[in-house]
Parts: sequence; structure tokens; C-alpha cells
Amino acid sequence: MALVDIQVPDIGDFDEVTVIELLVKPGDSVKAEQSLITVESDKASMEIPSSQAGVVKEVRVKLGDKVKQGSVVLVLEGEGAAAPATSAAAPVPEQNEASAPAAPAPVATDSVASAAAPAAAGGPVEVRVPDIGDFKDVAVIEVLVKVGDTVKAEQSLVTVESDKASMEIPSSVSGVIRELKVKLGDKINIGDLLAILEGAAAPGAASAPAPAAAPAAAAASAPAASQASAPAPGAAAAALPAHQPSAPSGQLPHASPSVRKFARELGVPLAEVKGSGPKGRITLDDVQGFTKAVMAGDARTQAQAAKAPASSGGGAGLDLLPWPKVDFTKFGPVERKDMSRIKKISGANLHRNWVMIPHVCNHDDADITELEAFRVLMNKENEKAGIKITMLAFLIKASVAALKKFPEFNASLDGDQLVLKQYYNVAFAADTPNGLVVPVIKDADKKGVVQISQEMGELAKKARDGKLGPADMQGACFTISSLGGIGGRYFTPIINAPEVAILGVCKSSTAPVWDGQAFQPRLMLPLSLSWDHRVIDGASAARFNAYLGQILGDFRRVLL
Ligand code: CAO
Repeated sequence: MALVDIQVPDIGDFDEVTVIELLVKPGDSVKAEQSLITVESDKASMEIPSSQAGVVKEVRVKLGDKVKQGSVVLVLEGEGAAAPATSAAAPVPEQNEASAPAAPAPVATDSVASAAAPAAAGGPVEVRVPDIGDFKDVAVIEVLVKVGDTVKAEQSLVTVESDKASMEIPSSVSGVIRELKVKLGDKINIGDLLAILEGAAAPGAASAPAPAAAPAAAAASAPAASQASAPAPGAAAAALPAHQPSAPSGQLPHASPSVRKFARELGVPLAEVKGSGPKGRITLDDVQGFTKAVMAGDARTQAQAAKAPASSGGGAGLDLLPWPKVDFTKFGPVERKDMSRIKKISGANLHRNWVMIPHVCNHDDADITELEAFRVLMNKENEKAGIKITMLAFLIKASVAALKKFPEFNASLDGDQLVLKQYYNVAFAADTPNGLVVPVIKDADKKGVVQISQEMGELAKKARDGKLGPADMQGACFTISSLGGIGGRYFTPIINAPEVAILGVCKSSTAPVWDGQAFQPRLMLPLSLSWDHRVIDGASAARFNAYLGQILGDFRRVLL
């Protein structure tokens, strides 16, 4: 197998950039397009991917190194067709072109600064997105200024991010922001209007050719963040932080695209994470450390701790007491164990959902005497087929009928809008040795109870074996958490945001039920429905539960 030098591809107008993260080490197998290192200039960071698959033999750069187009990043023992070893001086070979970041070549600061419509001195000036290389439809992930702010030329206005790179877009002129034309989550392209400034001098950069190199001093012009780091569009509800963003820290969250993405997945507000990297850059470890602290109940981060005391009663923060710190060894022997990855992630999500959604829970009982008898009979008749029809499969089918009748339960909140889904994907909580996971039965409305039982069995096995992929756990409209096989009477399940309701089910038991003349022994299934009171009213929830009970009491109603 040939050894191949993987070089820094064409990174546009950047002259030299600093290596801020090494994402692989010798011995690692990498895929084509997998990111190898993260580099950073004053205004942009980007990941440099591998041009081909192979095994890393030698990493030729270290943290803090300056690299430029043609610098050798690492030596790879390539898979498949051998590629000639290349030197930095040779023209970038074809296979290395593929290693240009998916959104390559953010342009240098100075050429960025030239994108303002010239205007009379002091009059309104339009600041537009400059030439940002091959970036298209990049998402605004931070808005760094607000209307009324006075900005200097070169001061960053927004941060945008693609898969592999993030960069700040500075103002081309100084002045006061009169109108902001972009908001978080907007997708922007070259030429789009960012802001209108007034009191602005005619842009100097427009009249003079931009110097070639990005001045190092521009870093000093990065403004204090005026907003906490915010979740990406689409992930809006899912990625909201577990606790309220704190007051501005006065520090722009400084992190590479992969760290930002990781933080968004966990719902970690970057503005509240203290960076331990060079120049206060936030690393993956910092994000993990923050999550651990939140999990341990130490939700008052440095930034929050600096806020007004609890007695201020502003209502914005939770103003909780710090988590008690106890030396348990004083009372007896203890063992410390790291939380599993699943527990850490699901814990952070559950905490956010619990804190942010106004939950209300209704309890009811469904008479499943006939349904259980039918299920047992079906399983007996189909013993040979090897598929066990479960009560949970009937519950999924019954839930679909209820979701159809009460569409606001099959919805998500997006700002002031309700997104009403016209598909019926139902998730179920599955207990695994490593923690709770929530696989999804897709299009449950189009499937019969037998097929649902079969798919559930397969998904539950995958869950226990730790083999569920992201696709298995995405797209749910509604979740059922069944503790029926274990026990208990009722509980209050936490809504799986951005869904708006969840059904908890406990163990059925035979109870005396009055039929108008006498008590009859009936098999009763306890139902606990938690719902988001921002979307659902109490009366609807009671109707939903009652309807569910009617269906479970007589499944023929599903046909109506
Ligand atoms: N009442 C009485 N018995 C019930 C029941 C109910 N509501 N639901 C299931 N059972 C019985 C089943 O009939 C089965 O009995 P048999 O073996 O005699 O047939 C037994 O309990 C075990 O059922 P199961 O667990 O195999 O199947 P399931 O469909 O009930 O559940 C799954 C599958 C994946 C949901 C379950 O294994 C699981 O992980 N449950 C835990 C979910 C959880 O942790 N929720 C909490 C989330 S909040 O922290």
C-alpha cells in the first residue's frame, strides 16, 4: 500500500492558519472526507478533511503550527489505488482537491470588508454578505450585534457556519446599526443584506484595494457576544439549553465547527462554557465537562453565578441553591462510576425538557380485558410464526388513532407556530444496560399490530445490543414509555421534545369495576399522559386519554 501525503488544500485567501485541533492520531483509520485537523484564522475556523481513506501513519503537524496550502498534514497508508506521494511544492493533485473543505476557502477579512454599498457620508449604508468563497446557504449561528449598537469597521456582525467551517462576517464600515436584516437560523449567500448602518462613513475598503493578508490585529476587534450561543435552525426546540442562557459573558464563544455542532447536539449554550484552549477556545472536553457539571446538578455555571442574586426575583433564571457537596466517604465506603454516554446525553435532554416544558399529567385507566384476551389468543394461534404480539404494539396503534382525532398532539412548537405533522411516527422508550433510548416506529398508521410488534422486537434488540443508528431514533411525533412489564401504578413521563405529549403505561391489574349493577373483575391498564400546556389544553388531554381508553376497551373503534 502506498504512503500518501495529505496536504492542506486550497483554502482561499488565507495565508497561514493555526492548527487548533488534531482530530486523528497514528493508527486511526479514516474515511475519505473525514476531518483530520481544525485550523483557524482570526475570523474563521475550518476542518481539513482527508482526500482519501486509509490508516494514519504519521501526523506531521502539531497544535499551534501554522499551515498553508500545500503543507503536509499527515502521511496516510492509502486504501485502494495508490496515489503518488506529493510534496507541498507540487501542484495540488486531483485527489487532494477532494480534500478541500466541503465549504472551502472562507475569504480573508479584508476582502470581506469590501462588501458595502457606497453611500453618502453619514447616510444609511447597506452591509451585505461579501464574497465568502464557495459557501452557499450558510446558516447564521450567532448574531453578535443588535439594533442601536455602535460598531466599528471590521467588527464582526454575525457568525455563519457550514458543515466544516464557521466564520464571522464583519462590518465593512463603522456606524450605528439601524436595521438588522438577518436572524438566527437564516441561510445566507453572497450579496444578501445583513444590516443597515447609519452615521457611517463611506466604506474605506471600497475605495482602496484590499491588502493581501488578514491583519492579526483584527482579532482584537471581535466584539463581546451580545447573545448567548443559540441552537441551529431545525434543532431549535431540541437543542435549547438545559438552563436559561446567562447574561452576556463579554466573551465571544470561540470554538471549532465540530465543537459547536457537538454542543448544539447536547443543547449546551457555548456562551456559558469556559474555554481551556489557546486564547480561551472551547474544546470538546470543555463541552463534556460542562455537561457533566450540569448533570451533577451544578447548573450554576461561572456565567450564571455572576448573575444577580436569587432575591432579585427577575424570574429569568432558576436562581437555585448550589447542589449540595457532600463527602460521602465520611459516612461509609463508596465507589465512583462514570455515567454512560447514553445517560449523559439523555440526562441533559431530559433535564432541558423538564425545565422548559410546562408539563401536566393526566392519569386514567383503560379496560383491556377483552383486548388482552384477544392478544393472548392471537399469540397462542401464531405461536409457530415466532412473532409475539405485545400490548405495546396495540398501544401504538391506538395512539395513532388518538393522534389523528386530536392533531395538536401530533405537533411541535416552532416559535409562535404549531407544526402539525401529517405522518405518524411513534417512539417507544427502551431500557438498555447503558441507559434509556427511544427508537421510532415509522409510519405506524400504515402498519398492522403484527408488523409493529415485529419491528419493535427488532428495534428493542438493536437497542440492547447498542446498535441503534441515528435514523432509528429520529422523526418521532409521539412517544410511549411502557413500564407495564415491570410494575408500578402511574408515573409522570417527561415529554421528549420537540414532541408535545408522551404516554406512560404501567402494569395492568384486575380490579372491581361497577357495571351499573354489580362489580365485575376487569383488567385495567393505568395510563399516564404528560402534555405540553403551551400547546394542549386540559380538556383536550382528558378527551385524548378517554378516547384512548375507549379504543383499548373496544379496538373495533380504530376502524371507524
Ligand atoms: N401490564 C401488564 N403486563 C405487561 C404490560 C402491562 N402494561 N406490558 C407488558 N407486560 C408483560 C408482557 O405481556 C410480558 O409478559 P409475558 O412475558 O408473560 O408475555 C412482560 O410484561 C414483558 O414485556 P416486554 O418488556 O417483553 O415487552 P413490552 O412490549 O412491554 O416492552 C420494551 C418492550 C422495549 C418497551 C421494554 O422492554 C422496556 O424497555 N421497557 C422499559 C421502558 C422504560 O424504561 N420506560 C421508562 C422511561 S422513563 O425513564
